[in-house]
Amino acid sequence: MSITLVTGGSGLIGSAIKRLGLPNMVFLSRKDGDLTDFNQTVKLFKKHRPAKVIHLAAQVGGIGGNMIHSGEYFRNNIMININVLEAARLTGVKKLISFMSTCVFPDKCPYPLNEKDLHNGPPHPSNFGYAYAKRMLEVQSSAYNSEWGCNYIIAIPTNIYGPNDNFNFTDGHVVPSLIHKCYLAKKNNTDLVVWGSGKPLRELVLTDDIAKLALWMLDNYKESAPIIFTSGIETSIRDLVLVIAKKMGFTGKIVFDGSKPDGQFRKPSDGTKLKKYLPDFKFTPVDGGIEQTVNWFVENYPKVRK
Ligand code: NAP
Ligand code: GFB
Repeated sequence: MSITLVTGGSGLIGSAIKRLGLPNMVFLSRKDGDLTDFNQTVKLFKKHRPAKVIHLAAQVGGIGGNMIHSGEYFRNNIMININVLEAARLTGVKKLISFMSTCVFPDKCPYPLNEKDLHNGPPHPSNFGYAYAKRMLEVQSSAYNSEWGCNYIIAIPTNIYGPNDNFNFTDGHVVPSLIHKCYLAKKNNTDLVVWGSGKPLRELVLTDDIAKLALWMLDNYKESAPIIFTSGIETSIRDLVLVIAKKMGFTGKIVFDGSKPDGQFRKPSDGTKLKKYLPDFKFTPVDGGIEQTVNWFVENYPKVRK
């Protein structure tokens, strides 16, 4: 029976994969072992002897977490990736998929972002620690594939949201942070405070869509070059907060706090490669995805990751 090991299995994407209920899959979280520790990592790989790995584990956060903890995000993600890809090599893993994100692309580069431009310039300063650590994932995968014949492939999704996200105000991403804030603003009859101008644009995709694409990729993608997972549809932060307010039933005041950072203005990405492989794949529209996530949050609060 060949096992697929999912590192970061308790997170936003890991829990979406778990919801698919597929057999022979093992989901890891920090409780099973700290992947920044090489010995603990190898022990987990020797215990499970996976044939395939979906490597999700990372220190992940939104603009707040990335700007405050650039050193921690760099260190922890470099260590996790070095350990996981080395342990996979040492235990004979047949295929491993890792994840970067469209925020790792150069801040100044042609639009739409294309896989070939990944290393053509520095990332946006708001998340350079995380971005460089993630770029090293691509370097490490290529180097291992070249020297040791490993089969390491990489997906590059855009901004992902959905049930079981990290709803923490400081290091959460924009969607979960605003859902959490909106819930409390409605409950306490206070203003809903949005960071920045509301003008930046993000390509928002529902985690359950990414889960399906990750499994498709693990079984069907044979190229060594990364592939971008994008709907190609941008939503402004302003429009996003209006959708969240509507789905939450919040009718109070929405305030934009200009003292908070906007970060990258936009990061539109090229879905040509994905469309070539899956011309009929449909991403969940933002309106429906936000509705699902708001309903999940309201049903599960306060037992949510925050
Ligand atoms: P997440 O919700 O923050 O989950 C992170 C997972 O990694 C959790 O299961 C966590 O375990 C685990 N983890 C963190 N540090 C660990 C450590 N030292 N040892 C062992 N496990 C550790 O992350 P996500 O949003 O699902 O992201 C998954 C992957 O997709 C990441 O590689 C991320 O870079 C990438 N990605 C995310 C987005 C996005 O918008 N969310 C976009 C593009 C790419 P615990 O639950 O026990 O802490
Ligand atoms: O998801 P997010 O935090 O990170 O989105 P990035 C930041 C954008 O949302 C900025 C606005 O324009 C913020 O001004 N925003 C408005 C808020 N209100 C809030 C709020 O309450 N919380 C947050 N967090 N933002 C991330 C990278 O970039 O993209 C990560 O830092 C990761 O590494 C992720 O790759 C996919 O989209 O700017």
